[in-house]
Amino acid sequence: MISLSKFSTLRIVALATCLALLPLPSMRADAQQESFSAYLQLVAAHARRDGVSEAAITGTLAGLTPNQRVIDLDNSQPGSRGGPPPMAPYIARHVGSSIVSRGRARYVSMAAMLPRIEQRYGVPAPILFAIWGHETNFGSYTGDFDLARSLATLAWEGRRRDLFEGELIALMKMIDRGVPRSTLKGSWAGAFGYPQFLPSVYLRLAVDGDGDGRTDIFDPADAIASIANYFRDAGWRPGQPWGVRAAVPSGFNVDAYPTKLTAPSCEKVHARHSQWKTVSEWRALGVSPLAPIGNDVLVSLFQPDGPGTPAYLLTGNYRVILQYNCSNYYAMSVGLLADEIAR
Ligand SMILES: [Ca+2]
Repeated sequence: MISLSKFSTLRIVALATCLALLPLPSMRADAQQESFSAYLQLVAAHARRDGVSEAAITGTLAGLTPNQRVIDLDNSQPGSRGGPPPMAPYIARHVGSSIVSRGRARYVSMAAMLPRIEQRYGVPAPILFAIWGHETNFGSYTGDFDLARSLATLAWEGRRRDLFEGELIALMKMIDRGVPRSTLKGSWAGAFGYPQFLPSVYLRLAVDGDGDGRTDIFDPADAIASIANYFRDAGWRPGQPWGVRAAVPSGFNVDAYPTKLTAPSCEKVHARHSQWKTVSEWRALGVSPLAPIGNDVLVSLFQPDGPGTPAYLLTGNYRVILQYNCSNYYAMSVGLLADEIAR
């Protein structure tokens, strides 16, 4: 018995070794496809439970295969090792003269509709154009990944299954609302259109800006109105800037005023800003805003590159930009680009 058992074990080991040595791409691909197809069955059941039509389920999922490129891109996202890189080079790259002039040209070409948008949503148009410019260079690159395939791959891969499965089902609901499946292309991570909304954001906040009866965020008017709706929903306060450049006395130590709050999400981004004080309180400490801002507005001080470099007083509206994309580099360059477009 013992020898037989040993023999069996050896055979199994030998067989496993052979299998490991053999290049069997087709077998692996088959196994992968089987696991993927089984997962899509589960997604279909969840979509059905959520009231998605059979036509939209089939139209979204039929024939899908996992996209290895999406998995590779997801795995190659930079971690947060080391300290934050300097801000100034990022700003120089992202708020250069060519994007500013394109932004101004777009702004001028759509000037007729902008007062209505600003009035309705309470968000200054230059901020909307800065988002559009940053997300897709005013629509010149929106991504050509099939959104259903990207979202299904990311959900199947499993690291953030709840998030991406929810977005995949939201995509099916867009199809049920009449958005053609063939137009649903975007970034590898599932964002699409000029504002790079995820499907759930489209369902919740995209609006028909030009009143033609379709909500198409590959259309400038609809995209601008939809970004404005996003910002209003996220709590943009009309009449306040996102922030202003500030002069600080020489030798002033921003680090002496660390924040007392712990942000509920993306804590590291918020932890780089000082505690909140009114503009008057900062003035009393020798900090002077270099653009108009009310004395009673609550602001935090941010000097991203340290003593002797540009400093900014940031309002709650800066936090609204962070809700769109939680990165100080992103939010600072959106704010500064908006200022340049408005100039
Ligand atoms: Ca429209």
